Amino acid sequence: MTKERAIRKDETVLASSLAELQIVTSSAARNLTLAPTERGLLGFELPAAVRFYQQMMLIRLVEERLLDLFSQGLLFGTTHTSIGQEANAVGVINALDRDRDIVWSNHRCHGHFIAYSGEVEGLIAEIMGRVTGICGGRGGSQHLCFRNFHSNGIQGGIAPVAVGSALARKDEGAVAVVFLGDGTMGEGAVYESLNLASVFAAPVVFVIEDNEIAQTTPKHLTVSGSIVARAEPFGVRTFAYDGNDPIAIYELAQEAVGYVRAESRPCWLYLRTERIGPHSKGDDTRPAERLEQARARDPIPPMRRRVANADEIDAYCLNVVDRAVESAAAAALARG
Ligand SMILES: Cc1ncc(C[n+]2csc(CCOP(=O)(O)OP(=O)(O)O)c2C)c(N)n1
Repeated sequence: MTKERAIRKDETVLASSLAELQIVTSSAARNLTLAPTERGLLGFELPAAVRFYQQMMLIRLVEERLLDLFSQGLLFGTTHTSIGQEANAVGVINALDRDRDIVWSNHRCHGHFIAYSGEVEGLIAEIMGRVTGICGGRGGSQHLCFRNFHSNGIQGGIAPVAVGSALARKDEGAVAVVFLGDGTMGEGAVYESLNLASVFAAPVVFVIEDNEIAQTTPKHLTVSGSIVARAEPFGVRTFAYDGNDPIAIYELAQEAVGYVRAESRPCWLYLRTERIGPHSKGDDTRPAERLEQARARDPIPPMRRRVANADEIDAYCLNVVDRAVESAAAAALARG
């Protein structure tokens, strides 16, 4: 197994100390154009572990609330939550330069979006079909467009767009990131994108969130061979991680993004993860035993144990979500 293809496990990555990480992240002058409220919501002033916990809790609480709103008939369209996968969103997005880099997300985009923007109120209003939503209530859950963040519900369809955007913005030192699931490995556009990204030297990070299921179809029924090894024949370097620690994911994503930016080459960032919630609403057909395995890898409890003021953060996040729902409910519905 080559160095690039080795899958990292928690034991190896956690060797770097949290203290070191805090110094690195707090000195990085990122996110300068974000508004003060967003800076507060995303906790940029906080040490890395606390910041990541706060962002993960925001994602978790927003998505739990969305499922609740859906069951009350208060959402427009569908909604795919990333409950259980929050560490990926937080680890990867925090490794980016939010002002410069471009994010292309998929149907399961809320977590990526919140970690990018902190726009909890705008997201909830969007999914409730309100004019105050980030796309005026017309994009809905899967089609978000905000600054350099875009999502699209067509599996794999956004990968060629990510490659094109990376080429277009390459001279500015921008990196494009595209999120794909294991169930999207059957889409031809993914391989065409990998091929051209390699041939044209496009700075794209292909992030694969492998939760071993596509809607109700387990991975082994539709995906052949190794997802980790898939990019190698295209001459694309691979970074891989199997675990639920956002700090480990952040460190690996920093390495991957650093490589892509410095070398102006694509990379394949494989993350083995777990979907704890349903595919979209109440549609989870997995056996109880498999769900139990997924819950055992929930990234939030271990982070909770590492953060001294977790109760305080939970209360803050809950308040943010409550206020966002109230304000969305008070806004007018989008027309047309
Ligand atoms: C081209 C296309 N085919 C089918 C769908 C319907 N669909 C939406 S999500 C999904 C499963 C995606 O699985 P995966 O890529 O593993 O991502 P996950 O849902 O697990 O995050 C399917 C089949 C779609 N959106 N686009």
